[in-house]
Amino acid sequence: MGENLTRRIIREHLVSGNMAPGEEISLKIDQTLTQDATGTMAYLEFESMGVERVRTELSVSYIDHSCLQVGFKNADDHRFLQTVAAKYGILCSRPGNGICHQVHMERFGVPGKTLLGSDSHTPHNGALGMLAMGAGGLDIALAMGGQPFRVKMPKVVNVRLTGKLKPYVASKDIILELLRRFTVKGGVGKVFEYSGPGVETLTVPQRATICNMGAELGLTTSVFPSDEQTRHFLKAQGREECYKELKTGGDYAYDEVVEIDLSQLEPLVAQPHMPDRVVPVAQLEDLKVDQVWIGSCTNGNYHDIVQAAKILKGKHVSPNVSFSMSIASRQIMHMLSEEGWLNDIIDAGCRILELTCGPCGGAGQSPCSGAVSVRTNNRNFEGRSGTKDAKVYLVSPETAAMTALKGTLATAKEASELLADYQEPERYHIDDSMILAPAADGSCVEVIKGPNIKGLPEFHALPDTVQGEVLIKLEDNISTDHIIPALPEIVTFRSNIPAISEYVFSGIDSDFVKRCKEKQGGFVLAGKNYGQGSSREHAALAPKYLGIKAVIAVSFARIHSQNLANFGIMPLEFKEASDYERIDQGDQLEISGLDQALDMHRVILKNLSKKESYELVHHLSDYQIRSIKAGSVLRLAAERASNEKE
Ligand code: MIC
Ligand code: SF4
Repeated sequence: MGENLTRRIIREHLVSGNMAPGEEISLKIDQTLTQDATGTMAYLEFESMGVERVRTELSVSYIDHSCLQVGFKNADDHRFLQTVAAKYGILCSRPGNGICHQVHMERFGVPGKTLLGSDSHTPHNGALGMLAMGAGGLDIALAMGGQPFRVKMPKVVNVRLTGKLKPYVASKDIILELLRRFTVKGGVGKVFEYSGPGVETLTVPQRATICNMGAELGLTTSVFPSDEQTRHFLKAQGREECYKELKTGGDYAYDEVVEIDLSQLEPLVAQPHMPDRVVPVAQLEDLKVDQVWIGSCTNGNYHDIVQAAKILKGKHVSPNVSFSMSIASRQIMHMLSEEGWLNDIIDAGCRILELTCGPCGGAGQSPCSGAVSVRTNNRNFEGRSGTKDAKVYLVSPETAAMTALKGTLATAKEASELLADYQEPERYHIDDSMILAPAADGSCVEVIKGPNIKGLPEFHALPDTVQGEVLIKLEDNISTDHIIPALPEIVTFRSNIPAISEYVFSGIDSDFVKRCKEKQGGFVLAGKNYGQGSSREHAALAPKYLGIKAVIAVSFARIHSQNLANFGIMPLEFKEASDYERIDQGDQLEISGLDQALDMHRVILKNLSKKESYELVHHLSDYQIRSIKAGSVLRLAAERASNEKE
């Protein structure tokens, strides 16, 4: 049996390592993407590396997350991003051009290439048969500097699709079904590779919804084959020359196989406050709804909005529902406007928002107190909408549109006939004028930084003994939204670590920062899957700034544990998960002999308060151990750069 597609792409890009699941490999990265919220820090890190021009085939900086521009900070960030891109050879997609993952898929994604993005939903481009992975900004900075990306070799799971979706069932329901089956931790250390006759029935944008939300399963990434659907999409984008056939499925070897019969699926909904709390919509059909939001990178594509518009045409939103929409790109907006769909949507009483992430991370459209908000994005963590006691339900655009009309949660079954005849466009509207090319000679470009853009903090080497208090004890599935919320007033400090560190755990424990300062740092204790969700490295950088030495958890999500190691915080796991129960907030802990203990992968944690010890393990590579000992991977990168110069 031959190698599956994931392994073939990995093999073609392998720089070092053994392709055995769980072992660290390093990969050549062909393309990178950043967005503004993570990009400012990524480019400050890139600048600190002293590289004159990016060394990738293509790097794109998207400005799509924080575009409200209340006050000067967002606008200053945008100017910084535009000038830094011009200087170092990076394309810059201006605010208003659309959401990074969608625009990248439309204009740049290429089957068989590797893409690394400072956003956890970068796997979106797996829809084109790319190996597209999310990571922290520092990993993107290193990749732009030409260094390979280090990641654990994943297991590859074949998700075999058969049958065909009913017209009122969406590709969102496929990924919700997978979340129902496998939960938010079920994909850690794995890639889902799709195959089977059902795949042929899904268009590239439908596939993208599935790949995008694979992030919620904790997957390293998701990959679809590159087939006739891919050729059609690339041709419609005027990029047929990028097409290359890449097969998946039965002829290849996989670590596991999962089957879904698409014809059996019904519309599903993820209930508050976790994307895996999935039940059939039919089970909640009388739920009264206060807000509906259609859009985001997950479900803001042409197919999604046209299907929603068909349901809305000639009807009007329920008087009790606040209804808004964020279309994912300017290309799509142009076509919807030209073809009249936009009028149908506006006439139905929908408020059209900017072509940005907007409400997804709480930037506007926060629901009213205690509201039920029905949304088509990918995350419904508590408080993420900006209203702490709102309940966010995640659904497909078809379900959302029907719900907006009815005022109660509803499937689009009665609109089946309208939905059945969808055709992908033969030609998308192509206009790249909002994507700025870099200067041919970067040396004459001045990088402009506003007063809110501060330098990187200093990183000190790890001492051999660390001591301190358990400053917070947390449950399972703590997301990076819990660690550093994405709310607009906080995102404006993404390039100002002293300021953003004031918000660590602000949504769940308003005294945490005060305690950290009084005790001069200490430990964080957590349950399973700590750090799931966003790739924001600030969830490691800010705790580091506050003096957190280690996070001791039952288990970690991939990107966050990588970010912790990058910034010199130890991600340590209990050898016996039950030891988590034995430690309380306020206990005094000590780890000594760290230099050797980390190398031996066996760390003894002393609980000075309870006079007992526990065995800890870690899954760090040798490189990550060096990074932790040095205080940050940046120090290793600087050493490497100076060796290269000598
Ligand atoms: C998200 O969806 O949570 C974000 C906002 O896009 C993040 C990136 C960020 O925090 O800036 C992500 O997915 O990585
Ligand atoms: Fe933007 Fe939301 Fe997509 Fe993140 S998940 S990239 S915030 S639209």
